[in-house]
Amino acid sequence: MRTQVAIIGAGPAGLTLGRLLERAGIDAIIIEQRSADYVLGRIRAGVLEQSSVDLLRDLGVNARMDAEGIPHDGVELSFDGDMLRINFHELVGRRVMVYGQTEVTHDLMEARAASGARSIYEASDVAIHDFDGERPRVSFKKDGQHHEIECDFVAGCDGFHGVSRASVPADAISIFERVYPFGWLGILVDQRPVAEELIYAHHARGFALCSMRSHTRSRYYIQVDSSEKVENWSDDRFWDELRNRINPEIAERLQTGASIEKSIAPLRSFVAEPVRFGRLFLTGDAAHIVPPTGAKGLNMAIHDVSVLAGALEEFYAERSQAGIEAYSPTVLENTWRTERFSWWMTQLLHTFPDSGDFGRRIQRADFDYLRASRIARQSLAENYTGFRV
Ligand code: RFL
Ligand code: PHB
Repeated sequence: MRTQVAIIGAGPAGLTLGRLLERAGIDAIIIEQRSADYVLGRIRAGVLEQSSVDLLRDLGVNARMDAEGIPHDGVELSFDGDMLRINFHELVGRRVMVYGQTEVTHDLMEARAASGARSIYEASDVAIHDFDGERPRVSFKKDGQHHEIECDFVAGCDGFHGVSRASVPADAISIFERVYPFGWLGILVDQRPVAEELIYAHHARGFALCSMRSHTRSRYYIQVDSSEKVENWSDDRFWDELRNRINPEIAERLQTGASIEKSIAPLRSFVAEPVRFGRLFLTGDAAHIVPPTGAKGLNMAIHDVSVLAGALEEFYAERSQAGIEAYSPTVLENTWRTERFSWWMTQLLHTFPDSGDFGRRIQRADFDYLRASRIARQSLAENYTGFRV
């Protein structure tokens, strides 16, 4: 098989890149190790920045997002029960869109299937060869048969545990990482959301987040110790703990019910440098991880692939290397800015086992500064809704 760009991974990064390249008339094959149903079964992100919404519209995969997504003008912060609304629209003139990653993935998959572009699901033993030269190859097994794809470029869109970053020699890559001593226990439930907007809550017992997928489906998270097991959390235990951590008047309105999904996600900040190795590009979670507190992971993935698609378009149209050379520095600048913001929101809102009374007073001072200063709120709003230089 031969293609111009081999895309490893059919998550949001791979599928969005596939669509961007298709629009530019560049041939690509997506190679995914899981089945399409498995990919769609993962419950992940829920918030799209304006620039992600604009890109999905531009790509013509917006019909359902525009019909079912919920535009939000702001979010609520709760600190030991004290509430503060951050009105994005009033502060920076932008909004976000609540629309699940599952739905984005579904829309992109459908568009790809309709266009007849090639995707290979359930590929095993995926391996990347010769990305240092001009003729990279990707090999894999499918239904017991060995296959090989010759290509010009390889896009590593295969998430944190993928093969792309792992294919790079250890001395060619630097890793910057912080693993937090806690995770998020998330629950999905078919009940009305407790509030119209998301509520990010700090509490001495730990962080909590009230989010949603629609007007009838809610998503809630609570901070739990890294050692916690999901089996230890009955639905009732989850609801009791959530109620303890949010403002009591809001807690009274909480509509509980049987969970339809429950899982624990560890929290990590992670950056690989650089993100290009010859003709191999890392994108999305393959290149970086943020804790979910700033709702950034999916949006970063979409940003990376739009930069990459621009670089590849320039290469094929003008035989110019300029965009390819600029890929790593451009992506890393956005990555570090977003890492800083996600780290900051995480340290403001979570309870850290070792921070002591001094650390807790500093968190309170940070919240009080937000309450007192429009400029501080504006900075939060600018970053949350997506800051681009
Ligand atoms: P993905 O989604 O992990 O997709 C990678 C794909 O590659 C496949 N793969 C391979 N394919 C072939 N060969 C191999 N060797 C392969 N190894 C892996 C995988 O099967 C998969 O299909 O990465 P991508 O595309 O970079 O997308 C990144 C986002 O998924 C991620 O950043 C977000 O979900 C993060 N995130 C959030 N982001 C937001 O922007 N807003 C949010 O509100 C938000 N909330 C969240 C989140 C992530 C969470 N978890 C579970 C980590 C909430 C949570 C709880
Ligand atoms: C979600 O709804 O899953 C969600 C929303 C906001 C975040 C993280 C996750 O910051």
